[in-house]
Amino acid sequence: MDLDALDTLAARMRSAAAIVVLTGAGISAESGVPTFRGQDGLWRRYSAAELATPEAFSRDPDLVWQWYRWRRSLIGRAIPNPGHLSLARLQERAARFDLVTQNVDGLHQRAGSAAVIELHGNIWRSRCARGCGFVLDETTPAAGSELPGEGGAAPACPCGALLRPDVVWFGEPLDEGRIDLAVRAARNCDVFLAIGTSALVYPAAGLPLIAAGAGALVAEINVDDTPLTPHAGLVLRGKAAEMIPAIEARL
Ligand code: BV8
Ligand code: ZN
Repeated sequence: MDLDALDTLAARMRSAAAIVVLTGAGISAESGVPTFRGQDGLWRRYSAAELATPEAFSRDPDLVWQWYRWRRSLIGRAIPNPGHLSLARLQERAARFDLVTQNVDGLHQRAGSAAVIELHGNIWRSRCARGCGFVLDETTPAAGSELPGEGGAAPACPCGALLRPDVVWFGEPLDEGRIDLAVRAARNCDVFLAIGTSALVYPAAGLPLIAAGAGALVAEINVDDTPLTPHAGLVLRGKAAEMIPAIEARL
């Protein structure tokens, strides 16, 4: 663990008026939720083109639902790890602290984080595929209901159309409000932490670059190099569940 980098980052966070954190699948890895591109990556067994696109859904909605129900069953058994919990405590202490996530697993909220900006939606919500406005939120499965199995056909909306997971697929635009909030926060922060993201998926991956362009210190917490690494002012090589508490201990 690079103690100098930790001390430097903690010092800058202590004097920061505004902190932004962007998380990716890597922060949930230690909760047992597979990442998208790691060696155990979700995409390894399935290609993103196959499953996380509107074309895949219109071609085979049942297959897409099987994948999402499988992921819900994994996430339903996962618990927030020390990285999630430490971020929730940091939010309490900082003057201004915006948590932006690419994850759809809802673990930040379960760890106690508030006002989480979920750029890519949330796996526990479904919405009408035709756009009638119906939304089903299963964040807290009804007591006694067993976790969704992997089988079963795509669920139907009361209007008769299909329901789809309320997530953003490749080729789909992000919710204007959410991405605008995140861009505004990135433009106006002193410290930007990019945690557990491969920095490949846009527009999320553009946020740390916006922050750097606006003069913020960008720190990357990751077990590997990413395309962001050369642009980061500080690189903390290590696991999020260890690194974030180590930073918190220095604040
Ligand atoms: C859009 C929701 C336009 C669904 C997801 C070329 C250039 C630029 C852009 C594009 C391009 N070609 C295509 C595009 C657009 C595309 C894109 O960026 N593609 C990439 C692949 C090139 N983007 C889009 O399509 C976006 N929409 O651009 O719309 C538009 C505008 C108007 C009108 C129409 C269209 C939508 C993107 C959203 C896609 N949805 N998820 C679901 O989850 O099922 S993205 C998916 O990838 C997940 O959300 C995931 O979070 C996200 C990013 O991945 P990461 O979170 O970074 O996870 P990953 O596994 O990749 O990396 C994990 C990292 O953690 C690794 O670095 C690893 O080292 C590290 N790690 C592992 N363990 C740990 C750790 N770090 C710390 N501690 C550990 N223990
Ligand atoms: Zn409907």
